[in-house]
Amino acid sequence: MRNRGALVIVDLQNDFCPGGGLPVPDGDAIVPVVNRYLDLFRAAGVPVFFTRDWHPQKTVHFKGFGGSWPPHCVQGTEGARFHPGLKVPDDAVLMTKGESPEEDSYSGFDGHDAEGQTLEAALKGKGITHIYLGGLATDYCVRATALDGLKKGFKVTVLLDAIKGVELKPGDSDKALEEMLARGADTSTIDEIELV
Ligand code: VGL
Ligand code: ZN
Repeated sequence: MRNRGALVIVDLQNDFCPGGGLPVPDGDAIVPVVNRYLDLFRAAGVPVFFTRDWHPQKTVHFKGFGGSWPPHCVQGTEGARFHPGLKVPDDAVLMTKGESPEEDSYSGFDGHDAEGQTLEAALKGKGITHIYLGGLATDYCVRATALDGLKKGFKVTVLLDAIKGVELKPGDSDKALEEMLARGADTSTIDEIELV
C-alpha cells in the first residue's frame, strides 16, 4: 500500500508560549517554521491536523487538584487560543484533548474532532499512514503523540525545527527524542523534508 502523509501540529497555543500559563522557553520561535511547513504540505495536497489542549478549570492535571501543572489552556480562554501568528488553514482538522477532569491526556490520540471522531479514526479514514509531527512540547505532548502514533502503526517523522520542550529538567527534550527514535520514529528538518 502506498504511504500517505499528514501534518500534525500539537498544542501551539498561547499558554505554551512566553507570557502564557505554562510557557515553553522560546515556544513561539517555531511559529514561522510551522507556517512554512503548512505552506509546503498544503501545496502538496497533504492534510493538516492541529491538536489543542482544552482543559476544564478543575482537573487533576493542575497543581491545585493534585496534578503537576499550573493552570493552562482552560477552555474558552485567550491562553487556549492558537498563537496569533499561526496560519491555521480553513480546511485544517481541529482535534481537542484534555477535556476530562480526571485525565492528563498528553497524547493527540486522546483527542477528537468536531464530530467526536478520534485522531486515529480521522487519519485512517483518509488513508493516512505517516504523520509528520511538530508543536509543543517536545517532552510531553509531542512525545506522547509520537509514541502513540508508533504504537498504532503509523510512520512518524518528528520535525526537529518545529518543536520545543518544556525542559522541567535540562535534557528532557533530548531524552524524549531518543525515546521516540528508539521506538521507530525518524526526524527531518524543513530543508530535507521528503513528503509522501
Ligand atoms: C502539555 C504539559 C501539560 C503539552 C500539555 O502540550 O506538551 N504539557 N499539558
Ligand atoms: Zn495540559
